[in-house]
Amino acid sequence: MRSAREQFDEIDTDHNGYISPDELKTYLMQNPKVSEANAKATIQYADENSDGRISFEEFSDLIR
Ligand SMILES: [Ca+2]
Ligand SMILES: [Ca+2]
Repeated sequence: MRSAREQFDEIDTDHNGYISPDELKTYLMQNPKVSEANAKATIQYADENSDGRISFEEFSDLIR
């Protein structure tokens, strides 16, 4: 089982400390069962403070 930090770093491909909607979408859509609408909904759900990006704290809450 990989840690939340390892998963976060994998998704945060430009390593700026935040997961952008595009980064999360790219990651989620590697799974053929995930549609673009699913990915969008996940981003909105994960972005608790609605600043348009997902911090490590928000990501931790999402995968907990
Ligand atoms: Ca990023
Ligand atoms: Ca946020």
